Amino acid sequence: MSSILNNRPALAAEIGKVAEVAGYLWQKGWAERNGGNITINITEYVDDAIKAMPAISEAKRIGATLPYLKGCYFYCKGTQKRMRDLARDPMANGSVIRVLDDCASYVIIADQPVKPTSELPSHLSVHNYLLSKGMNYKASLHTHPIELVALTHNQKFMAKDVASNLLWSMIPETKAFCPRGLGMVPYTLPSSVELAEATIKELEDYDVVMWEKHGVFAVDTDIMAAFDQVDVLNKSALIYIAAKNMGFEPEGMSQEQMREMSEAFHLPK
Ligand code: 2HA
Ligand code: ZN
Repeated sequence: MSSILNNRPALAAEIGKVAEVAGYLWQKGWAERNGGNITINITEYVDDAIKAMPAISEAKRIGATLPYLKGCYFYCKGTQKRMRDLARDPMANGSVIRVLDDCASYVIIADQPVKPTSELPSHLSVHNYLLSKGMNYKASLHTHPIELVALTHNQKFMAKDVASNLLWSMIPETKAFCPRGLGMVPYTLPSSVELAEATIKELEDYDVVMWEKHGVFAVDTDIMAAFDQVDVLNKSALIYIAAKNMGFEPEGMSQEQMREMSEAFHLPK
């Protein structure tokens, strides 16, 4: 069957990573039903033949005007599609879109007219922000990691950097591989422009942001790296819970031990 991925090995490899991560999200229990979404900026893989591809949908409004996205292309998980299905067949459970010259609408160009994720305003606003900052981040991931979401049901952990410090202190790897920590966004209606704006504000300081009582939003250079940041944070939450289940409050690494780590690994803070 004809696919935009045919004879484009670099693009196919990127979409292959999305499928692999979608499988992990399902296996971890982070992607019930149609939960979660993924978008990838694939503009760097776009050749003249892709630029010439006709629209296979009407032009649709994004819900925001995003000047840095003019002429950009994204792979987007489809709305109502399941991660476990996307893992097997990414082009039947997602699609490639082109942002139009008005920077406020898009068309689907391949492979099938699969309508993009309900969180498209958040995802595209975030990509616009990343480009405006000149960042090399191409992937954004939203998922529902059980233990991290559970933490957000206690206001103690919603205070700035409380959860970050706790999770960093559970195992040295977490600070090494999620060096900017975990931002917190108070509960906001899913899919709303307000949620997108609050997320972008937190992304100034963090690569991974919690949406209170909902899920996590992570950005990185590619989807595997975004997944890894969420995975190390959730691993720390599991260690915290394991210690609590053994009947004690875990000690955690000391501030001094974490400072030593940051210096040894040249971490940003
Ligand atoms: O796409 O998780 O927040 C399903 C969701 C929306
Ligand atoms: Zn969600």
